Amino acid sequence: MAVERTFVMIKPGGVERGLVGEVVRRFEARGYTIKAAKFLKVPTALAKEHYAEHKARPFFGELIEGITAGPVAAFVFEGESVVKVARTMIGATNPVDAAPGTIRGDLATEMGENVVHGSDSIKSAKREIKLWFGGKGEVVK
Ligand code: IDP
Ligand code: MG
Repeated sequence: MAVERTFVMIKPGGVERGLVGEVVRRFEARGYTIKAAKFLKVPTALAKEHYAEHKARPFFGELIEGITAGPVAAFVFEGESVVKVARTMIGATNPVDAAPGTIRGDLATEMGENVVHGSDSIKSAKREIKLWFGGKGEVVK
């Protein structure tokens, strides 16, 4: 158990639907604190770097188009075991499989419109925090 940091992003569809507050509310209510935040239209190069692990996948073009389609709201949250708990709170990648009570399970039905991104491991969190917010990307105090 450890205090960690993770990267969470409300995707363009979630921003357009006015869900930034709802997502942030859930993390704050759970006990996590905002350590960094920004609102931006994602440059294509940043989008490709962020999703580099998926570059060979058939849906990569669609994924980059989706994430650059409008502004996103990006956050670093901090707290106990936040990397794992954030993934649990976000729910399964395909919202059809996401449990009720999760962000995707409550707010989405389509894979391409699954509202939110969250780092999938401590290693990814460190990489993503560094990519989006600079610095050394420390995730554990
Ligand atoms: P995650 O967001 O739950 O970590 P990943 O497997 O990392 O899921 O995929 C990144 C994003 O790519 C997903 O959130 C979803 O928007 C999209 N995606 C993943 N798999 C597919 C697919 O099979 N078809 C279309 N889009 C997909
Ligand atoms: Mg992922």
